[in-house]
Amino acid sequence: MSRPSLVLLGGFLGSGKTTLMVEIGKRLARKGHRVGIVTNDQGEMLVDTAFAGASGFAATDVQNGCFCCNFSTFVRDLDRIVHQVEPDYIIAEPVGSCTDLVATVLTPLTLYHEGLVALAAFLVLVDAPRLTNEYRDLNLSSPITPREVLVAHQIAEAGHIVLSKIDAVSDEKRDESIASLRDINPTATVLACSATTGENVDHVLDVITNKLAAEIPAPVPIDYDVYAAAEAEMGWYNGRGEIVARSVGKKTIDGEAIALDIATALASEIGPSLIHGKVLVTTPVGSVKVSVVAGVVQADVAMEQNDPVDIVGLTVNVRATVDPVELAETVARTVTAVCGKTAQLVNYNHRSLIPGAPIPEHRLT
Ligand SMILES: Nc1nc2c(ncn2[C@@H]2O[C@H](COP(=O)(O)OP(=O)(O)OP(=O)(O)O)[C@@H](O)[C@H]2O)c(=O)[nH]1
Ligand SMILES: [Mg+2]
Repeated sequence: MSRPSLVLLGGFLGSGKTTLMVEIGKRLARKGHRVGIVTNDQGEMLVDTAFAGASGFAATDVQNGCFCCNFSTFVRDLDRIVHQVEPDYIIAEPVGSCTDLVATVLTPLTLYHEGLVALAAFLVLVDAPRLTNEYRDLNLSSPITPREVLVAHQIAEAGHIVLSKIDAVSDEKRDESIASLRDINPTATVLACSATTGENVDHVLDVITNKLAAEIPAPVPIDYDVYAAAEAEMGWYNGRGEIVARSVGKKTIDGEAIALDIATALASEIGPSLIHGKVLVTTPVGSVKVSVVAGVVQADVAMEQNDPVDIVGLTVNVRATVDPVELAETVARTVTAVCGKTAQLVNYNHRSLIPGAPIPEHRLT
């Protein structure tokens, strides 16, 4: 069995990693390649893993901490997917608050597990609309605050950057984004693409299949106390339950509409503190994922048909600069109220947390 190619897609929360991962996976599959997916998060009950699975991929996840702090689990999951699926490609998405992947994931993987996978590409996504709007207030070329340090480090350690969501910005803003990325990382290659419209996704695919981003860049130093402070600014909320029709067996639930309503309500209740809210509704025929990033509510559909049903599964993941206790109260109240308008929420379990300080199993600088 030859070693599968590994694609590692880094980048901040909401930058479009899962959307691009699924789009690339579909294109690789159309070329006859077998694809496995590994996602990652600080919590459990993850929208991305379920969405990748609903999109037709063998998907697994490393929960309760990033790939670097759970490196042995990441390796075990890679090994399992290699043996179960015999993939040609494995696409892995580290948690969006994670950085220093060169020192803590890529280098140890190559050094200690050379026979497991061959790196095909390490790509870091940067969200073009955020870079030209919200991030304008951040000093990413001379970072000082924890958030600035984290986002700037993700960009600085990349050999290849993917400027994502270019459909959502003007050509002028696209050029402005590329120039600001060059200020932070003058040597990286920058590819601009839109996973939503498909623009330039084939260029990203070329980079992957021709192994143009397979070289591991040099590690970039980062102060772990500041990195930990950046992660600790964010509250993490994950919940899961079922939405059932008010009358038993009555097919009255429109999965996509209810996911959109929950995401829209979360955007208005949490406001600008919401970094990324994800709502996944799963019906017997597929799933709908609706996200809120920078106030924009958008549906990513992985469902063939959307006929009303009497029960759907619900998963809610929210990352926001809000105290986790307050976040849990706000999200649970909002989700319950929206579901209660047309149906009822049952068997709902949720947890909220602040990510612990990153303590990687390896840090090879
Ligand atoms: N307009 C536009 N939106 C996009 C594009 N790619 C992703 N999005 C949207 O951005 C939001 C976040 O996308 P995700 O793929 O979930 O982002 P992520 O980086 O995986 O987020 P985390 O898992 O939280 O780190 C979703 O609403 C997507 O629909 C794009 O190319 N254009
Ligand atoms: Mg994701």
